[in-house]
This record gives sequence, structure tokens and C-alpha cells, in this order.
Amino acid sequence: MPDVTAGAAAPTPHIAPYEARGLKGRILSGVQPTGNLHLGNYLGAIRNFARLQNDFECLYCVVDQHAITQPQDPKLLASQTREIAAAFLAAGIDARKQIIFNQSMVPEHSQLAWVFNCVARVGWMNRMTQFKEKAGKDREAASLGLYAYPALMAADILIYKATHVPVGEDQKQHLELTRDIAQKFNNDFEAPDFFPLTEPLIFGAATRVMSLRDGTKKMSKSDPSDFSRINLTDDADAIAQKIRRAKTDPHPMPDTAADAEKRPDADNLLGIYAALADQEKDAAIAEFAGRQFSEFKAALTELAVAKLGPVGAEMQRLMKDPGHVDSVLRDGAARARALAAPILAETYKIVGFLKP
Ligand code: AQP
Repeated sequence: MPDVTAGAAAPTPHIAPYEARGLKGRILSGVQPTGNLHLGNYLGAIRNFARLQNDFECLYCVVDQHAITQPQDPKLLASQTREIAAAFLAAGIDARKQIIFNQSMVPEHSQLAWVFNCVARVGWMNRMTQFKEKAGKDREAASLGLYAYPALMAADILIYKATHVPVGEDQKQHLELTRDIAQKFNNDFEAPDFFPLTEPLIFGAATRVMSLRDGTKKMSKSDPSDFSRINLTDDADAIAQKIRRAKTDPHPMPDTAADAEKRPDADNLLGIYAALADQEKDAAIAEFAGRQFSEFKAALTELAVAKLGPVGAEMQRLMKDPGHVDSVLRDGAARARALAAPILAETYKIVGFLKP
């Protein structure tokens, strides 16, 4: 048997497999280092990453290879990669117990992705709404990488045989495709149950945070208006200004869930409030029913500053120590490779590739 981990640093010995540690499963999730990390990424994903770490073995990945599916400034990509790692740490993920790393340091992701490019069908890719949204009207000019993105995402997950993936609601379709790829691989190669059918973990009161300027549009890193989102590194003044300018309607605050649903801007702000306060949206609706938006916005500002301020401050502190962040990523990548390499070797054997 060849040493499939050759080239990877030795794994850190204190990490035993999740089964041996009585955990519920193995988690993989990722965030792209594309700048402007925002409240949606935090509430929909990163905060949940930290909350799951007592029950699952977790691998959290800065997906730099996904980032380059659209043009990135190479001078910024490294610092943006560190920024996401800093956000993971600032959100409370323990890098000694869990694995924080960046995708390009673990080549097994792209090696498995090629196999999955040959399993996934063009028809499946054509249905992906994120490709349609990101490619826009000029699809012919989109990169091949953007089109194949979901196959790489499936590889990110299945190279660890991850059982669960915490994500925001926008990633649900890609998770379904991951399951389709796993199932087709297992069937085509007569390898029953080789890859698991990974479950999404979508929870909290804000699984889809919308733009502060338009409650029908997802809050997004690439929105040209900085007033559309609260960035994790915004200071108290910026947070206050953005909430003050957030779009509302001329009526008092909704007094029922049905009323809120018809008013997307109000509904979005209430969802953000509930998520930050760790309560159900219905509780937030009851608390502010019939009151003026100005009162609600003052309460939301106070809460957002209290909850996000410490995260932003810790991110800023970590960003001043890139050497430390790099060492966390390198150590995480070595431990990730130790898990990924045997699974890739088994996959190659199933496919029929000769051993090196
Ligand atoms: N608005 C959102 N509400 C809830 N969750 C969200 N996520 C993203 N936007 C929201 C979740 O954050 C995680 C990381 O996302 P990503 O950076 O890998 O990819 P993305 O979905 O493409 O992020 P953006 O901010 O929307 O970037 P652009 O502008 O490039 O499209 C994922 O779990 C995602 O669900």
C-alpha cells in the first residue's frame, strides 16, 4: 500500500475519528474569501459553525479555489483568505479541536472534483440557480470553473465523507446536487454506501438574510452598495448608520407573522433581530408589534453593536497577526490531508486508476 499521505505533513495525533469520540457526525463547510464578509454569512453559516463544535467533528474551510471562479485580485486574495480564517476564530471555533484550513492547501479536493466532473451531468449543472445568477446575461463569458463549481463543492464535502453541512438556505440546491453525485458514483461504480448522502443543517431565525436596501434580494458580498449589508468588520457608527438607512415602509411594525411576510423589508429586519437575540421571529414580532420603525431600529442597532462588536474587534486583532493565522491554516491543512488522502486513494481504486 503506497503512503497516500506522502507530501502532507504528519497529522496532529490528538484528533481521533469522530466515531471514537462519541460525536454525531463529521461536518464540512466553507466560506469564499471574496471580501466583505457580512451579517448573512455570520448568521446563516459562521455562527452556526461555532455552535455545532461540541456535537460534531468539524472541518471549516476557506474555499479560495471557489473564489477564483470569478475574477479576484491576487494581491487581495491572501489577505481575504486570512480574514475568513480570522472570522472563524473570532466566532469561537476552537482550531485545536476542530480543523480550520484553506482549500488550495489540500489538493485532494480538486483531485476528487475531477472524478465528480465526470460523474455529474451537464443537465444537472444547467439547473443550478447560483450559476444563472452569477453568470448573468452573458453566460458564454462565464468561466468553466463557475459552471463546475457545484462538483468542486461536492468534492469538498465528500473527500471527508462529511455527514452534515451547515449552510445558509441559498446553498440548499448545491447540497442536493452533492447527494445526487454521491448516489450516482455509488451506483455507477457498484460501491454501495461508499459516499454518504450528506444532510444540510439549516437553522436559526435568519437562514436567508436579505439586503438592507431591498428585502427581496439576498444580502451579498458582491452587492455594489455597502449600505446593502452589515460587514463583520463595521464599527458601531457604520452599523448604526446602515440600520438607520435600511429600507422600511410607512406603516407601523407588523403585528402578525402573516403581516410581516407581506412586508419583506420589515420581515428581514425582524429576522435579523430575532437571530441576534437568539429568539424565534414570532417573539420579535410580538415585542415590536404596532411600534414605530425608529424605536425598533434603535433597539436593533444596540443589539447588533453588542453582538457583532466583539467579533469584529477580535477579527481586527487577528488580522494584525497574519503569521498566527497562517500557522492555524497550515496545521489545519495537514490534519485535513490526513483525513482526505485515504478517501481519495480508495476512490481512485474504485474508479480503476493504477496506484502511484
Ligand atoms: N444572505 C445570506 N443569508 C444567510 N446565509 C448566507 N450565506 C451567504 N449569504 C447569506 C451563507 O454563507 C456561507 C458562505 O457563503 P459564500 O461566501 O461561500 O458564498 P455566497 O453564498 O456566494 O456568499 P455571498 O455573500 O452571497 O457572495 P456573492 O456576493 O459572491 O454571491 C454559505 O453557507 C452561505 O449559505
